[in-house]
Amino acid sequence: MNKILIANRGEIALRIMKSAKEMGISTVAVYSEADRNSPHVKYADEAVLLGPAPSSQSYLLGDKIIEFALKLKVDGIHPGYGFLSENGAFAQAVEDAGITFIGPSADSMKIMGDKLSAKEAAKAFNIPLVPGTEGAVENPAEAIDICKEIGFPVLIKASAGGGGKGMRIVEKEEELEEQIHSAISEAKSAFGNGAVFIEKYVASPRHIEVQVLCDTHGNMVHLFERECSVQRRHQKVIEEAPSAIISEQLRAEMGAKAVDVARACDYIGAGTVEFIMDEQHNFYFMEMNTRLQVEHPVTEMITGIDLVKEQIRVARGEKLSFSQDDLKIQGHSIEVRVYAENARENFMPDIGNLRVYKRPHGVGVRVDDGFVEGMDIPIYYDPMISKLVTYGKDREEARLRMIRAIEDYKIVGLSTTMEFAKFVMEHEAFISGNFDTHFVNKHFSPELLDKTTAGNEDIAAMIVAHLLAGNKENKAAMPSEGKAAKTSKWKANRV
Ligand code: MV4
Repeated sequence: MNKILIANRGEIALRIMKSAKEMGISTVAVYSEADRNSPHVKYADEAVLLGPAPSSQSYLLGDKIIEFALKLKVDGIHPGYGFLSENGAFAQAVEDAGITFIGPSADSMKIMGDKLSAKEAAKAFNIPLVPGTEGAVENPAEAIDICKEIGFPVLIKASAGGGGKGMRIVEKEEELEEQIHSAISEAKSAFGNGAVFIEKYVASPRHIEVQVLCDTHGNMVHLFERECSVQRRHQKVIEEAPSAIISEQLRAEMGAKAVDVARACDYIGAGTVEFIMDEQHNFYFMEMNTRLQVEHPVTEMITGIDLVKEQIRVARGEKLSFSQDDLKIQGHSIEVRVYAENARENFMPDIGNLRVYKRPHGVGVRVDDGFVEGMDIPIYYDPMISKLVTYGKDREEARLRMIRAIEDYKIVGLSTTMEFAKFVMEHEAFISGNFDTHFVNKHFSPELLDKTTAGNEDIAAMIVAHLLAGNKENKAAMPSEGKAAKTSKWKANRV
């Protein structure tokens, strides 16, 4: 493999190119009109314009991307996350064009892309599943007996949904029939597939996911877990590895089950098996993400493995160079997703210009980003500015380092979720590890930010320094300036 095309943008495109470069592989970037000046375009050896800013006219144009790849004699295509990364038809079209898709087969994606077929595949391998209906629920009468048996509340889920889309909680029997009907019709219109199923509702789950890696020779390993319980509306905000609450024994059990899920769909490459865990530490398989995930860096930090390089090696047909026994957790890593959002205003997206953008540095600090100072954050894509990752010998060192890194990170021109992240880092529930997926609703309100915020003097000083340094712009932006430009046009891209 001498040349790969990265069918993505921003931080993940750059992340992939860096590993390719270290492997002596040349890179082709694709970009939209909104991303002409983006670092991922400059960093690549070659770059091709796909079209106008909207993803539907650029990053989602699979055929056009394959056309360019053929013209430029590309050997492999890496899809990153989001966009075409879990599109089985795209993966197949890439392979049909004689190009290697750096990811799993279209068949694996198809099995795991549908929650019911994923559960069915997992069941054959004795993976723990939340008690519920088997197969799609068509008539409410048959569902009612099962729901009485498992007990209310129950959760109706759309098979074609995922990441929380198309879910509804049903508290009592009387509401079941109506809710099933409306869930089916909603699933039909939202996903073009009306298949729904029912599970017992796990009231206070933790989100634990296991990284797996599989080669084409039948070797399958897990790279331990990540915990992503701090989320808001199914958008992850903070991730860490390992989980603060998992014992060695439980880790080995979950890892083995995750590998079995991979086996159940003949998985190849890097993938993530998502579980929820209840208060008694029972864990249940939820879904498998058949791509490299946003939060993969925390796994890289604690294992020393470069996951992108491993993906490329597997795609080249090489054997994994390590076995399960070679893998050890070393230290602890935390990732904060820095979004251009205003936590004081219900996390409204906040567009604007990165007037001041100074990254933190130092031991145990990693920043994966795709912007530089002076750039606008485009409205067309995910509002994530960067991923701030810290590493420490233990959780406490990683946590204190994160607080330091957040304080050292200077972003002026738009609101970010960093002060919210600092609030989480300093919260007793996070420190003690006693939290679940309801963390934000349970513990956060905007008023609480003012107690922990260091003060605006720092920011004012930054602006003055910036102006003195020769910035011709005479309207220095306070962090709240972007408020005027807030928009609802962001395309949600939850990954
Ligand atoms: C659940 C659940 C409670 N009980 N299933 C949401 C996303 C999808 N991957 C699974 N999800 C859930 N499934 C049962 N039977 C609660 C959630 C859930 C959740 C899971 C992980 C992380 C954050 C979450 C936020 C709300 C609900």
